[in-house]
Amino acid sequence: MKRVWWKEAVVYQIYPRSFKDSNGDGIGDLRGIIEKLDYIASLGIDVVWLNPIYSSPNYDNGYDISDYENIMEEFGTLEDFDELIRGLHARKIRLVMDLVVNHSSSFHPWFIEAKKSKTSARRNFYIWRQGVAGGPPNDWKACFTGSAWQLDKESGEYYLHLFAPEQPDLNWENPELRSEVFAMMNLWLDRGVDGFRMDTINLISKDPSYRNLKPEESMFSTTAPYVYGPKLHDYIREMRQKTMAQRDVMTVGEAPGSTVEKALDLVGENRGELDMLFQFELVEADWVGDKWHHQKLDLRRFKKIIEHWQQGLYGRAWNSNFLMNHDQPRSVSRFGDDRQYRSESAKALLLLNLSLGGTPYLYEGEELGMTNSVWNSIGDFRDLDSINYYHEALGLGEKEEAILDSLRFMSRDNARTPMQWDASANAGFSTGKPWIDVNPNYREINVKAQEAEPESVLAFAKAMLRFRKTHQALVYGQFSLVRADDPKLFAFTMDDGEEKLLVAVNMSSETVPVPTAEELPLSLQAFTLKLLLSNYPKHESRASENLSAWEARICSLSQK
Ligand code: TEU
Ligand code: CA
Repeated sequence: MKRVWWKEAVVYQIYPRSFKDSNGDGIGDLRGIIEKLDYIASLGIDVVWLNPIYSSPNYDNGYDISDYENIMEEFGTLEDFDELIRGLHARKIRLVMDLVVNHSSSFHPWFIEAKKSKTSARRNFYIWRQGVAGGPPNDWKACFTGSAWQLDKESGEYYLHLFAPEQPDLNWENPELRSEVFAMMNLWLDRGVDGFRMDTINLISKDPSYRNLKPEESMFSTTAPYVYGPKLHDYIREMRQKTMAQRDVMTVGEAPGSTVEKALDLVGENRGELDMLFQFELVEADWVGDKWHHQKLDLRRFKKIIEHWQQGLYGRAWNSNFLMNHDQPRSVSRFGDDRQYRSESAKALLLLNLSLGGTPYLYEGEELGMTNSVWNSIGDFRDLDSINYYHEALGLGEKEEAILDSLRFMSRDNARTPMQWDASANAGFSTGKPWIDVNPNYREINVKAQEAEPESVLAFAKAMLRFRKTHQALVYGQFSLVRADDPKLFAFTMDDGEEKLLVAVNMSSETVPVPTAEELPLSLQAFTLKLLLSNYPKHESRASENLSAWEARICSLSQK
């Protein structure tokens, strides 16, 4: 397997709006990130991925870009950006930018021009269609509620927006649009960025039939007519050739509706397209129908999905692993126990995510075991996805308390509450009023407290990051699930031919028997276990003892 830096890297995701506010306006900014460079470096991560920092009217917090070449005013200036990238590079940390080119903002000059008339120069930068029978061109739904088509009264045509109406989809069929996008990417690459995380990149090619969804299809079904559309691979190859081909950068595509088979087409080692992708199977495993309705995770299903991806891409493509991001609830509240065993389960999840083959992604605050927040009323939420859902569900007659409960668990705002730096006002995030309330538990859960505490989640996260650096079997090893049908234990071996490791994570608050030799893959049964790392106080005999609540261990397997 080819060894490259981005395979061995750990990525730390920063949501700039919520990381650190440097000037007291309540909004995180680039100078805030600069203030925290030493903290970021102290974690031992290799790459920072920044959520969008480009000019934006912020209907969707920067995912609606009105100027791809400038920095959002609230976040700072291009000079701040240059200073940030210098500061990261000086600490041997690379910077990955978000690339949002499935859609722009409706306030982008392209769209303003496009709307002027049917013959305007930029008209074909977007996707326009005639309505059908007094309604939209087809039945496609927008991600943030309603139809994916918006009528433009002036021209009588509809434009496509798979997300909010303020996020019109760009027309990739148009070579002029493509060359503008590639020029913009080159501008940032020339400025020193080390790669891109590409927003919903597998949606950029739309099936020219513009057919309705089939009854069995939902918005992000693998077969939906804009998911892995017919020209996707042509566009990505062209993009690579015209921007990244001669540069040492990394790319990760966000790709809803991915299956292992589809992923191999986009990130297969010999495809010349992207390096890796984010798949959604895992973070949708606890959904019931849609994201707003969930059930407690069935660990067997969760393990099956991970096994499928670990084995499906092994030796053929590269995995990327995450348990949360800015669109997901806090991982410890969702997959762990954010009450009695918050600290143990946060560590267990870190150990798990950092033990899988592929590139791990950590989201700001995950290294502290930050939790979902407290939400009293709809007025507390900021995210358009949450607010739109609330109104839609109310309109459909759902009870308000039930809707709020859905939001409390699943709202994207859970990930977006400010980073908890210390126990002072606003968690040390801002001297002003934060754009979104801080989680009230910041007095107990914060960086300062955890830096002083040797057994903290933060201390464990750093130890685990160091461990991964010195145990490459976790990066390049082959994954084999152990005791697949256990509903509480997540155990697997990682074997790169030289080093053999057993990872065992008790994903429950009950005691679980440790895997026995007979349960290991045949080739490993004659080996002895030695405990290398654990989220419980470590002592020799522990390798063969039962696992306590949320106990997680990594053991080496060595010849007797
Ligand atoms: O997300 C796209 C996506 O497919 C989902 O994560 C979806 O937005 C979310 O679950 C809604 O419930 C990307 C970005 O990560 C997200 O923040 C943006 O809002 C979206 O694209 C539009 O740019
Ligand atoms: Ca600010």
